[in-house]
Amino acid sequence: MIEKVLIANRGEIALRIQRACRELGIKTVAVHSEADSEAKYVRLADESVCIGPASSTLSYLNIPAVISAAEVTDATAIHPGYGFLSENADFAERVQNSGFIFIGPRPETIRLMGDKVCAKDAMKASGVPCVPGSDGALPDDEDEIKRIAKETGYPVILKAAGGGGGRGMRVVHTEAALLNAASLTKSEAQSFFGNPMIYMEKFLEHPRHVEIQVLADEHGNAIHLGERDCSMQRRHQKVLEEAPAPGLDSKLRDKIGERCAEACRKIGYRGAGTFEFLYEDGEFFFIEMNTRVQVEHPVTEMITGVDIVQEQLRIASGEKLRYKQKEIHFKGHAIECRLNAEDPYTFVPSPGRITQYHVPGGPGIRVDSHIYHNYFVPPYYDSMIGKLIAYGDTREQAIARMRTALSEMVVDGVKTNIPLHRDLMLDAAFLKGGASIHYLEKMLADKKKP
Ligand code: MV4
Repeated sequence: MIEKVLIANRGEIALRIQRACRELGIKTVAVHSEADSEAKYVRLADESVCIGPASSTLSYLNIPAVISAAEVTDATAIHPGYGFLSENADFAERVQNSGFIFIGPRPETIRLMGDKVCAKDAMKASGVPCVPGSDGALPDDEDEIKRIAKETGYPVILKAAGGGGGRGMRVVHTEAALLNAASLTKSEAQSFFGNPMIYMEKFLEHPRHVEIQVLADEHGNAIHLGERDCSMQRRHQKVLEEAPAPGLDSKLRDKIGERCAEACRKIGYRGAGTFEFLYEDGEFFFIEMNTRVQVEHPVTEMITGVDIVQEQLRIASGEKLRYKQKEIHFKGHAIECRLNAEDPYTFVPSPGRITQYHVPGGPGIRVDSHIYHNYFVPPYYDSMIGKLIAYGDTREQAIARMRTALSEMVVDGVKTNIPLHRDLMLDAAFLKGGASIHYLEKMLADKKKP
């Protein structure tokens, strides 16, 4: 087993990774910015290194500073968490070339998945169903572009190969608007991502965002841990996630999950990963793959009993997967509410000192958070201050527990989105289950009207 892990992240995920390491007897090194010197995970780590000023560009994104910290503390491996350097192929490569284990896929795999055209090609070739559209990148020839759009059927969506997560996309409804949209999307792609390549897909009008969690080892074994429904989102920021996806047929889950696991074997995937799909009218369409541990991993942990971060550490140590697919059973239902320090209605971030903090508890409640009474939420980073997770035998029980937990929870001194989550737990469409990716934004817009 790896001896010492440097955690190249902050906040709740830094604490989550540290707890996994501790349980496995692995020593930990926290790296932090000047703004995070007082953080709980810094105090709790075996060692800590300040890697720069508050600005993440100069600290959590500073590759030489992170690698130097690994060198001076004699770490064995580096866990990147999510965000920051987690999907930076050059970072993964430099970690390896400096003699450390990168806790994640091979750099080539990260690079492949970073180019959405290449990722789709690889998945199509591995038998994963994709959204119909251009076969690879969109050509320059105007008649060809028109032909592909006609064949795909309007509306279509143009996406940047270097984009992802909702950046650099444009929906086109008519041929009259097509060529202008293509040229705009292309020049934006060049200026945002340094890569002018774009591709076309059929635009799905009311899909759900359903993603499949996978684990793969270096020995050619891969399994899936089922799906998460992440459709409750605003401006591409997930607000609430759940597992399993309401109403999803278990045979379809097994089938799509096995396709993902098989794709992992074919491309030599290593570590934890997520296949993002749009799910519409009972069909899955692959859109992107994430090569990191995700914010919402706990809902999968709750319904499978698998500790995904510990598995990442085991896989990075070269161990074989400890589970066969038939040993993975899905039991109960889990919901995660992302807790943000922000105005619950305007979504404006609300940094500041936490003057009161009371956490809920009881059966099936899990709180993944690094905050504490008197903690100062810094203004420099993402506004997520933790995650509240509720598990139950049924979706109804998970919701009832989440409602109780939200009623007990107190975070004062900063504004939080707890009131929004309380509203959601009473919302008819949420209670029914299966709302599309557009539901939350519509609900918020309707609320604003008198
Ligand atoms: C789409 C789509 C509809 N049709 N692709 C946005 C984020 C990026 N990962 C892909 N996205 C979308 N791709 C086709 N062919 C709608 C979206 C989309 C979306 C997807 C997932 C979660 C939230 C979303 C919000 C708006 C649009």
